[in-house]
Amino acid sequence: MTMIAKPIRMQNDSERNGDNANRTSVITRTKPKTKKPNLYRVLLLNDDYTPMEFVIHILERFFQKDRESATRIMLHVHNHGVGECGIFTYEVAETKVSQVMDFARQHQHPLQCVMEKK
Ligand code: TYC
Repeated sequence: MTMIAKPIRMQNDSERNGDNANRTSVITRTKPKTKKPNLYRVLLLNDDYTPMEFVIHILERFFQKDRESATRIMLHVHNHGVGECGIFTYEVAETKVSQVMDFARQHQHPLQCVMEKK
């Protein structure tokens, strides 16, 4: 029987020419890639003029709080100067701030609502 030496791998043209082409491998991801979104706190600020009932209404209407937690958050802001209404992605937080500021302005209350990165 005639034995013929078999090369393990044929060199391609570019390798024979001495460059690095065609020597990389593509690996595929097995685990699904998940990215955590940046989160933002939406805060209400205290002032001396906005009625307590109006702030409670804001928390119910724009932040889906029941009467009890809306009252608790409003009193926290009243007593401490600032309080959290919720934590949202950037676009949702921005929308909430605009909704609150527009609604307060329509009713001529000086209520301030801001967002801050967590
Ligand atoms: N300090 C206000 C008052 O005594 C009530 C108030 C609470 C205002 C929370 C703003 O974000 C606020 N009428």
